[in-house]
Amino acid sequence: MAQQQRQRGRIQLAPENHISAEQYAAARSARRGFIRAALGGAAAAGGALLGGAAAAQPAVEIRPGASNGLGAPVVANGYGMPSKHEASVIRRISPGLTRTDQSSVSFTPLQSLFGIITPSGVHFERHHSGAPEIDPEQHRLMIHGLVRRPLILTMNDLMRYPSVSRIHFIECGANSGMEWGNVATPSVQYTHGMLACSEFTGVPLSTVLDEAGIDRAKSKYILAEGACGSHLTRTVPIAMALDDVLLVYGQNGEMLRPENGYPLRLLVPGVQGVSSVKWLRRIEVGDAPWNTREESLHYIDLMPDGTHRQYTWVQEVKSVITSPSGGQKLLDRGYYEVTGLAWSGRGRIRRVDVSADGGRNWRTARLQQPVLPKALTRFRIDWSWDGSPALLQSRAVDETGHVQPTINQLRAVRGSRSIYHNNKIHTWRLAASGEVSNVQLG
Ligand SMILES: Nc1nc2c(c(=O)[nH]1)N[C@H]1C(S)=C(S)[C@@H](COP(=O)(O)O)O[C@H]1N2
Ligand SMILES: [Mo]
Repeated sequence: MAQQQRQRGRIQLAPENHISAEQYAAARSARRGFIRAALGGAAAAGGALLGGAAAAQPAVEIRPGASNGLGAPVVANGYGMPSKHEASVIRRISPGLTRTDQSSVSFTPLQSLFGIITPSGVHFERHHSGAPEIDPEQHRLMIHGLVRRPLILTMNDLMRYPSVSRIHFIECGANSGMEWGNVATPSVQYTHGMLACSEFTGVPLSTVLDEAGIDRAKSKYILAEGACGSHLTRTVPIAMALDDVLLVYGQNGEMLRPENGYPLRLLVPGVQGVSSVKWLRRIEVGDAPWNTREESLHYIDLMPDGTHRQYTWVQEVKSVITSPSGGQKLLDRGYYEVTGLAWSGRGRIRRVDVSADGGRNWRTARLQQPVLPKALTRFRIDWSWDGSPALLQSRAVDETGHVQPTINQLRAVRGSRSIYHNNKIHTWRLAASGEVSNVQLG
């Protein structure tokens, strides 16, 4: 019976997942469509999925996709790639947000991912001037300013320090930025895809600052600078710098990908992505914020009274349902696992509630363990769709008690002219046709 309930309804991918219906059907039949095949029309008609017919002709006997011949040879001396049937699981760019090929962003396909780790090949990319090609042998990190011993470190020097590995999200401050203006971007890839979560490996910045002899009494901020053409620079408060900030060279068990900062990036956990400076080449210790271009012209929020809010580091508590999500179509009534991601720049996720009626009634979702601080948390909840229209929402609470706001609560404080830091409760509208679209509810 339990197994019967868990047989999921079918979801058709969003149209921009450029894969034909035939390809999709073939990919599915290789996985769990075989039960349907075993039962013929009974399952399609919405009948019992694992009833007597299955017992009479066990699906396992059919051995779908089994081969008696030789398969593909081992990937000899090569880097493994995903199955060709997964060709729709790719980063995508949004023409509206791309100024040039280099000053651009590509979004993570959140609708297609499981668990909490983002595979490195689909980790979103945000570059201000393209990804530089850097030879790790040539790369140097300079540490200077309010330190007794300025340092110039090679990658070999850095990799000799005691290392740590931690799982953290990176979210661009502009993630969900279109939602301020009520622009209904079609899919979760575009509404929330400037978000990724990896296991990062590197050296605590505090280790290297101590080695440089940081003046702890006078130091208030650090400035981090990247080796890309934009020389991106960001100010980080010293309390953060000495707490959990990392000098990162590893991502998901291997060296950083070029587009994510190879061979060295800063990681400022829980803070808007721009502070996690890629291709890191310089850290200066100082006693005042620098007010660089990326913190005075950009990454500021226009408030209702006309002033600009500056230095908004923390990414506040947020969540989104990734399945079902915008652009998809539910093909069956019955059981669905509603699942999504929650995160907070302030620490751990305490609870995620899910509503199917636009926020009138809420049920608490299961959280995938372990729930880690400043990391994505996967939530899941069982749901049965009766075929009527629904408004699907998730609302996260973090361990500090912060609750994800509605868009109206957010607008009451922030107005509607911001770009950054939109952590509102997101709504997916499910029509009786099974089509899922992006709507804004107050
Ligand atoms: N040197 C440098 N660092 C950078 C950027 C950049 O353009 N140059 N982009 C920043 C922005 S705005 C974000 S959101 C994150 C994105 O990290 P990712 O490309 O690894 O996803 O990197 C940040 N670090
Ligand atoms: Mo960003």
